[in-house]
Amino acid sequence: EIKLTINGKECTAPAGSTILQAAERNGIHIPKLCYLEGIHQYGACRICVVEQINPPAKNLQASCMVEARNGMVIETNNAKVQEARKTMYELLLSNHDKKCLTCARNQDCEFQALGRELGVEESPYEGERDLRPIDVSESLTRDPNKCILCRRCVSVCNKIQTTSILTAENRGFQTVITPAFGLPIGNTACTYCGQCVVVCPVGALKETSHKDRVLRAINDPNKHVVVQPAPAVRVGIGECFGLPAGTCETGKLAAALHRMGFDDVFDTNWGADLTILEEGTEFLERFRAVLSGGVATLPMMTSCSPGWIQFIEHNYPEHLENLSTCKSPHQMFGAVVKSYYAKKLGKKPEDMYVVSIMPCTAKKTECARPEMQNDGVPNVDAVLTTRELGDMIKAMGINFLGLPEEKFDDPLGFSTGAADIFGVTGGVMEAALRTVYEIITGRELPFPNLHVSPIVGLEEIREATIKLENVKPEWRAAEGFEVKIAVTSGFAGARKLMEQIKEGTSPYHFIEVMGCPGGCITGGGQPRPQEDINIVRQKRMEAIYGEDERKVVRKSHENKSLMDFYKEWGEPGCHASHEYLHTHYVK
Ligand code: HC1
Ligand code: SF4
Repeated sequence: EIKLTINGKECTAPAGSTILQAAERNGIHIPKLCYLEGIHQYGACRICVVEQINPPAKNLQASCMVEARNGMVIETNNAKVQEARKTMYELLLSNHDKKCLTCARNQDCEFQALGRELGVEESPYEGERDLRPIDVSESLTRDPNKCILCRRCVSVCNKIQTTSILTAENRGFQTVITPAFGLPIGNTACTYCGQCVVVCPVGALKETSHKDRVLRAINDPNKHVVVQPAPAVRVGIGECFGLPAGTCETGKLAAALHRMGFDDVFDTNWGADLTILEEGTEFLERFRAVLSGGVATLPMMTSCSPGWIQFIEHNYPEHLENLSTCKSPHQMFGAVVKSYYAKKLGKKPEDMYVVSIMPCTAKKTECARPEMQNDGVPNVDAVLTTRELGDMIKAMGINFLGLPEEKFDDPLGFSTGAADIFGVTGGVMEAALRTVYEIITGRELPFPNLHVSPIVGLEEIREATIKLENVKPEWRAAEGFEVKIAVTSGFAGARKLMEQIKEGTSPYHFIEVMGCPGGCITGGGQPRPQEDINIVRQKRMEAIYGEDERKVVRKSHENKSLMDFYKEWGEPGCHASHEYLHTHYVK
């Protein structure tokens, strides 16, 4: 612990704190722009400057970069500091396009809010600006004219995701944040995880909007429009309306979707239960083959996260066989809607329009992939992020907070707790084990409250060993077998697990990978955190597990509506399943 004086006040802070951390800990606010605790500490914007009176320093110091020391005397808000901050801001502003009224981030922009806070009312340094082209890919839209060079996106992509797509090129006024060689982002190894979008303080990085196409479909009398929200959307959407992180709003979500004019308000969760049946069956087939001395590729790896699919295709294409052949739940769901359900309605696949609400930006690219089509039409037509849904609800004049709680529609709206937990890292694995373990042993998973505790949490890699004992007669060959599983989220952990597979040292049989740290709850399409991202992640995780625990039915194979479907469809892994619900990635 150290002692220092900030603005005349005696302060204490843990040794090793920066001046910024010491100030915040003592309730002293220092304006900042580029700083992101634990992710980006770079001193790029210099908005957080302070004056170091003792020991005297010649220049103002970026408080996010300088360590607080015993006996320091700091002033955070004197005239000199205020003026320097304002000048820094005005310089940043001079190179910004200032089309605030038509920006997706209008009134939700950190740069805008900061200008107001600093009292900037003019832009005195207008000069020549280079107009740069806007880069649009299926998932992301990058507008360099709005970029303020804070480099948060660079840090997230490099340090957190280890994908290194974005860098700073050139110097001075020519500096631009770009994929290498100025390539369009769609021509790089970008995973479209959108983690860069979440941290962008301005409108320079955003999802490519599907709002217009969804509105057109809703207003088209010839389209039967089906909507399905992902598991994680129910713990994100409330934040679009000012509710605190960790609020679960499933009922209001269904109510809002009803009022928006969709013809059927179903649930991706139904598709998640379906995925468990299909993926569980696939795992059991591979496992049985190995038990009987045959050949099958293990570890099997989950395939629901499209950012992860992009990652493995770009970085470990020789191991695509390890992926489950299952399409992701919302794609399976779309395929069921345009075949099984369309037939029930007496409609053609092309008369159906499927909208997915996702906490994810990569899902926009996924739904456009050729693998995600059947009968000549895409399984899913449009993907809205949670943020885009929030915008549309507001634009339609729906008072979200005043809505009653409603249910999803039948027949594709009922889901189990196993489906809810898909939204958090470790959840897909736990959901699969709740079913697979019971198929092999005839008993419930032997963990309190059905939670596989070793894989619950937010550490980078979690693992567990599940011993199979007293198995059913038809699984005799598995008696005593120890199934080893691992779970990770974010590409840093995925890379480690893939390196083991590459070297032939992976001890695992089944691995879950989600592209975003924490899983879908903190996906690239979720509301931007209003407090520390780690706290938000923890709260949303607890909310997801809470939703699971409130359900009466918590195992996918006990979803009655799903079992009714299979009576007509066939068995998990049947011919129709392979045609519509599975795929192969071959890049
Ligand atoms: Fe996800 Fe999934 S869990 S991938 O994170 O498998 O996006 O929520 O919808 O498809 O169910 C996302 C979430 C989502 C799919 C499911
Ligand atoms: Fe990097 Fe993900 Fe952003 Fe692509 S979407 S640039 S991989 S952070």
